Amino acid sequence: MSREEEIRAGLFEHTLNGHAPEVKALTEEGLSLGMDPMDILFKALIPSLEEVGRRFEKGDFFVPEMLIAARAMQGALVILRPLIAETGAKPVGRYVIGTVKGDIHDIGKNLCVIMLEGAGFEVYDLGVNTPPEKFVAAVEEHKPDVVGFSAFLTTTMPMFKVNIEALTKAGLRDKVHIAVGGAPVTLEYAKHVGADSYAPDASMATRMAKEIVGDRSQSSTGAQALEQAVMKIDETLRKG
Ligand code: B1M
Repeated sequence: MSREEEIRAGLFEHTLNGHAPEVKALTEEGLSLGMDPMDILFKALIPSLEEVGRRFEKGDFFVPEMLIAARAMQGALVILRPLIAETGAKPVGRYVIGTVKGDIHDIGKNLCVIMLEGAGFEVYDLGVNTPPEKFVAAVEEHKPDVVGFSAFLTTTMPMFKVNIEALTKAGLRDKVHIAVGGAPVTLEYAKHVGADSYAPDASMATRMAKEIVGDRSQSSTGAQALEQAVMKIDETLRKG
């Protein structure tokens, strides 16, 4: 086994067991050896979290285990984030995003933020448990091209409709593109609640956002680098 393979395996195991210092150390070591941040993210950290979910479903893991695994992964994300987002391109558009009210999951939403920033968007991240009023205020203030709602629980998905109604009531519905996503969300559900688009993952959400703003970044060289980065993310995701 090469050192890179050992690092991937170690990251998987230590994330699964919530060993934050080891995850941080292995992430740093992987990067110092020239490993691709996307490789670390999609071939070690995300698969580990998927395994956490499987164990939770089977009843082998409980909420504390999920929480410490998530914290361990967040520690690695802090290191990877600037590397994924660093491109120096001018903003291609504005994007307001948040996890809906009642929902405190944020890893998937944070990945969307990282990739959107990496693609050149100015992102206003409203965090988790975001009430409809906060989305309305942010749309009023920042006038984004897109507002994105993340929901990770079947019980919080109905907040999409509540948020859309709040934007309609504030006279903002037709001024912004509404995107939705999150593990339990489907295209059918997105259509049903009246959203404009749905994306199954962060790279697709980014690609769609670029289409929405008309890819104003085409002319710059920074944009080409960004496009390659997003394509690479897509490729990595599709390979699993
Ligand atoms: Co929770 N949890 N959790 N959890 N948790 C899930 C989501 C669950 C599927 C686990 C399971 O049963 N297998 C289950 C939901 C079941 C359901 O509703 N169908 C669940 C449950 C039940 C719960 C609690 C209710 C448990 C309890 O208390 N009894 C509770 C709810 C708390 C609340 O929110 N009110 C809870 C709590 C937690 C923790 C706090 C412990 C922790 C969250 C920590 C954190 O996020 N900071 C946690 C975790 C870690 C998980 C799992 C294990 C991992 C989630 C994750 O980060 N996935 C999860 C099981 C799983 O998913 N395998 C689970 C990785 C992430 C990269 O994927 O989130 O899908 P994902 O994000 C993707 C896409 O969805 C997409 O892009 C992202 C990146 O590609 N995407 C968008 C996201 N937002 C988008 C927006 C877009 C477009 C695409 O456009 C705007």
